[in-house]
Amino acid sequence: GGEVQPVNGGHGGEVPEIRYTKLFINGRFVDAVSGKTFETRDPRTGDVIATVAEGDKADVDLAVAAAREAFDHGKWPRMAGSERGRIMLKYADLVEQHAEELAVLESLDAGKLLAVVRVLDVVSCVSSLRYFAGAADKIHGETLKMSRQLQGYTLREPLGVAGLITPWNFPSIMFFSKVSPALAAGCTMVVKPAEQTPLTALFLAHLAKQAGVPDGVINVITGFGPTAGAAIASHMDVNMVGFTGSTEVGRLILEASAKSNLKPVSLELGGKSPLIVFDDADVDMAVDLAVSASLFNKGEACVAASRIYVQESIYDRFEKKLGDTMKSWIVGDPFDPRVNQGPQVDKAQYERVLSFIEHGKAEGATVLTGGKACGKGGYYIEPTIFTDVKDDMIIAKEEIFGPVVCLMKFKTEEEAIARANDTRYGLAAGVVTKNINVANRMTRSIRAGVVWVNCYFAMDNDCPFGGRKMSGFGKDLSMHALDKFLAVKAVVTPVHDSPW
Ligand code: TXE
Repeated sequence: GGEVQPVNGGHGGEVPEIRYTKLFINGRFVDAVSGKTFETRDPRTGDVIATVAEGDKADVDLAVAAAREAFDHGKWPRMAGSERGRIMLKYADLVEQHAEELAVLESLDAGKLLAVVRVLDVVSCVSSLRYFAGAADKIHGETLKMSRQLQGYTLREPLGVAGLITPWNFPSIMFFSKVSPALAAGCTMVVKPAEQTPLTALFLAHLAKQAGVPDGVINVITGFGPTAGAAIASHMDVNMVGFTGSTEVGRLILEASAKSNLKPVSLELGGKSPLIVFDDADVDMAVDLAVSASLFNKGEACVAASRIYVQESIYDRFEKKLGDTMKSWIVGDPFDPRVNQGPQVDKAQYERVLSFIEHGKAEGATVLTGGKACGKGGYYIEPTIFTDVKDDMIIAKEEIFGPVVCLMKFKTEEEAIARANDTRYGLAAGVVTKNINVANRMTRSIRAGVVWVNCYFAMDNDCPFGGRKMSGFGKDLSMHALDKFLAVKAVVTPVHDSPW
């Protein structure tokens, strides 16, 4: 592995025409008030792909005003849920019709494998819209018998203006993981995509308008976190914030809410997820699972299995097989269909991952494979597997968010549970075993938002997703995600002279 391969087959990886580079406010593409712009770069080379409007507080104010108006006086929250659903289905069809353009933009901006983006990211966007389109006319309350003198019911009403701040690892999936349920609920919104990957959100805003989503319902402010992002989080007229990103910034969002209008916040943050392989596992299957669980999307996944614990009697076989598998792993141009791993998203992430690798070496862990950058130019890193890792090493504790895995040995089930839970995070976990009793005890004992048994990355629209502990709170996907955008109102009337 480790060689950067030439482009071959499929899309050639050339930069397409970039059509949308301005802020999207009230249904129009506009320059930033300041006139400022920033560059988004191709992680294969570091070259500039496009210059994009740099929104900050002044632009967020305009976008929130547009969203406020669309909520307080516009059609979207007032139309029948079925009508919102119909527009969302049209939006889904448009995304599907523009799948290839979306996939190329996404791969280019984020360094993601085009072949995977085509079949996973774009497909998930379409299915997210369709899932929540189906939910839009099924938002029901409860009827309450209460006492003899009173009866009531509940209304589930859209919360208002949502602020949606998203990361760069799955830009389009993250866009819809927040936008789809917000639309279904009848909210209006201001989306701030990550500064590393602003292009697809703007393209998706254009498609929303074409589908008939009214002006002001979806606004997109491209720009940086401490300016545009912070202005959303602290805005007095934003009624909730949905955030995916680092634990550090999650804390800032919560603080901004506390210091402004106490808006509810949902936080999908970092992780240090364990994959635990018991000695009854099929070693070949477990190695394949470990590879995809840890290296999928170049390790830039919040649920990445970055701690792999293997039971001692199969450990040596597992380690050898994992090392061998890595020999055929190809790091290179994400537009090349033979490639397994593209470049890290930007220079800052690339340097951050390399510094974790240096920490691992300095702390005395052994490099089984990889351990350095590769390629000529661009942000490529060899898939790096560390052995001889101690639980208190930095590489075993901190989220690295790159192709770096800690491989560790365990003896007993109790030990595996204790070590799996010995982390500030609680996002995901995987267990590999054929023994249903082991699986059941493990799934009950692990403190995480999802536990995958004999699989990993198994996600779907109807499966709630989101962590606990310092991985945050609140769910994306499923009806739980819809609930975040709804307020429950109780309505009570007296009942006179009821005998019951
Ligand atoms: O994240 P940030 P960064 C983790 C991962 C990664 C690390 C740093 O470990 O290495 O975070 O990545 C916006 N107010 N994850 O620095 O800054 C920012 O503009 C409001 C895990 O890129 O959290 C972007 O839109 N918003 C993760 C978004 O927050 C602010 C995905 C995420 O960026 C802000 C990404 C502020 N003060 C990184 N500062 C996951 N859970 O999947 C930044 N932002």
